[in-house]
Amino acid sequence: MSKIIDEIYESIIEGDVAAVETSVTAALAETISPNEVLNQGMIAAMTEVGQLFEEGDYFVPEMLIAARAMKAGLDLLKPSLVASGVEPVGKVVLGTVQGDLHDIGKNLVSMMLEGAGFEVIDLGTDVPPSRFVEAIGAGADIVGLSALLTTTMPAMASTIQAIDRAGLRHQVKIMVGGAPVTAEYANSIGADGYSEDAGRAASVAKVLMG
Ligand code: B1M
Repeated sequence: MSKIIDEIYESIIEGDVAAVETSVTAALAETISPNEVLNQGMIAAMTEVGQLFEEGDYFVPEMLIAARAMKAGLDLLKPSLVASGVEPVGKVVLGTVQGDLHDIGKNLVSMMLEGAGFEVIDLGTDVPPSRFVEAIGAGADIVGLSALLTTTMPAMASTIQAIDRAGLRHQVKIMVGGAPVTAEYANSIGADGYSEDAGRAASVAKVLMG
């Protein structure tokens, strides 16, 4: 790995926004390919952050800080990525289900997915099934549903049913998560994937993409 890619990698893991911005700008000025900056520097760093979180070495604040640094770097990199035609790994439509206003975990999942190279269409919170259906109609590989309340978990099931009724179920994989959600519940409502945290959500999404 080149020194500058190394710096990007380290500064994301440390959550140092200014250092990420400096090193991404320097990498682009040195004509290092945006693809290399993204994959060897940024995505590799967020994969490491996800592992540190899964192993209990990082907690939510560290992950949020790293994700913020990743986002700052991504903002600088995006124009070059678009210009060089780097394709996202897949497109995820993500939202917190109807009736639920919690979005901290969902935002973290969004950042980890972006960190893993996915394009994320974030529909926000309190998203009705019809809005998910509409967004899938515009193109998606994966739908991510988040719920933090036991009372809004059934909205995950009704969203999946609405996607089914709209004839779109075969087009997308559906993953669910949120503090009260379990793998058993995910299975019982016909979801394709479940993740208990944001770090694993990115790995599950990659598996769902095949
Ligand atoms: Co609310 N709230 N809240 N709340 N709130 C909880 C969830 C609660 C457990 C608190 C408690 O009673 N101990 C409880 C739910 C009880 C239950 O249903 N069993 C509760 C309640 C009751 C309520 C209200 C009803 C309170 C009231 O008004 N009487 C109300 C409901 C409003 C509504 O949604 N309609 C309410 C409101 C709020 C605030 C608005 C004040 C605020 C939300 C602010 C916001 O999100 N912008 C809030 C907060 C902050 C919490 C707690 C304290 C923290 C939630 C959080 O952000 N956790 C929470 C108690 C707690 O969890 N300790 C609580 C940190 C976050 C990183 O974790 O969201 O679990 P989490 O996300 C994780 C994983 O779950 C997973 O990855 C994330 C990162 O690792 N994950 C996914 C999440 N989504 C995923 C999707 C995936 C995959 C993984 O794939 C798609």
